[in-house]
Parts: sequence; structure tokens; C-alpha cells
Amino acid sequence: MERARLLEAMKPRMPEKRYIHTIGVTDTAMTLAEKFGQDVQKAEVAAILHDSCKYADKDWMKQTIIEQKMDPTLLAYHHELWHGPVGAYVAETEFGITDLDMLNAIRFHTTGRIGMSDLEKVVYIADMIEPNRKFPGVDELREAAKSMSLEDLMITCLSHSIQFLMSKHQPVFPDSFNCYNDLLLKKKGNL
Ligand code: DGI
Ligand code: FE
Ligand code: FE
Repeated sequence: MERARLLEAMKPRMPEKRYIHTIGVTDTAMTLAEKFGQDVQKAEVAAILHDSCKYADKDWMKQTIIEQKMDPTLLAYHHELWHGPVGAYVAETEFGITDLDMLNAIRFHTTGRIGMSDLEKVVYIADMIEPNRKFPGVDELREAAKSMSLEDLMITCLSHSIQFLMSKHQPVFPDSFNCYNDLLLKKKGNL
């Protein structure tokens, strides 16, 4: 079975706590995909693979970003931002994922981006609200997930992340701000 095979492949790549998070994201992403009319199997596989590079070697990730001609801006920002784009590369090259939507869901799961697809939003939100996450405000986000539209939920989760980073005076990757503005302007009907 694809799920079992892929989950087994994640085990040696991460500590147990992250593996448990991966299962939580997977189940949450499947529930959200079902709720919001998205492909449940695509959500499942993208979620299983989303943090495959969370503990990858930093120098190797840096080299991959350069060699694969990924956004060079990434290198100026915290290495935490590298595991999504590099994870998408690994999903394609090591796990044979060819579906662009699934690859983008992995690629942009940390930052969001302009023009996110619904599948990308599902994985982004699942990553934040899966049952093992513990941070102030997470219960409110879980509650919001019960009633809000996918768009409003994405705006709520993203603005929580951006505000958290800003409260600690950490740099915010431009894709996150651009995503935030894109979602709000589309909601207003200006785009
Ligand atoms: O990999 P996870 O922990 O499951 O979640 P994630 O992929 O959303 O990564 C969260 C980490 O990334 C967290 O330590 C905050 C950091 N992060 C997310 N967006 C930004 C960021 N750090 C900086 N400096 N700038 C960002 O825009
Ligand atoms: Fe992540
Ligand atoms: Fe994650």
C-alpha cells in the first residue's frame, strides 16, 4: 500500500515526534480534503512527504537549492524555509511524484505563495492544526476549521504565522506576505 510504503520511508528521515506529526498532518489533510472537495489521495501523499527534508543536511539543501535553480532568496532566510522546496525535489526525484499540485503543496507548505491551489491550502492548514501541535491559539484555529471557508481558514492560519514571526522580530519570507495580500485582495474581489 502506498501509504504504508511512504510512511515507512519517512521513519529513518526524522525523529519519532516528527513522524507522529507527519501522521497527524496526513490524517488532518485527508479530513480537510474531503470537507473541501479536494482529492483525498493527493492530500494524503503530499502530507506524508511534506516534512521529508526537515532534518536533511543543511549544506546539501543549500547545494540543491543552487543546483536546481530554486528561488535564491531562500538562502538569505532561515534554513527552516528550505525543507519545503527541497522536499518537493525529493518527492519528485526519490519518490516519483509527478503531479505538480502535490509537489507545490509540499514546496509551499511552510510559506504559502501567490495563487495557492486548494490542495496547497489543505496541506498548509493541516500542518498547523494537526492534533499533536501545541502552541497558543491552536485550539482557536482548530475551532475555526469547523466553520470557516477554506479561504478564510487559510487567511486566519497564515496571519497567525506571520504575526508570530513578527512578534519575535524574525524575518518573514516574501512569499508569505504576498500570499496574505493575494488571499485578501481576491476575497475583496480586487483580483
Ligand atoms: O516543518 P513544521 O515544523 O511542521 O512546520 P513549517 O514547515 O510551517 O515550519 C515552521 C518553521 O518555519 C517555524 O520554525 C517557523 C519557520 N518559518 C515559517 N515561515 C517563516 C519561518 N521563519 C522565518 N524566519 N521566516 C518565515 O517566513
Ligand atoms: Fe514543514
Ligand atoms: Fe510539518
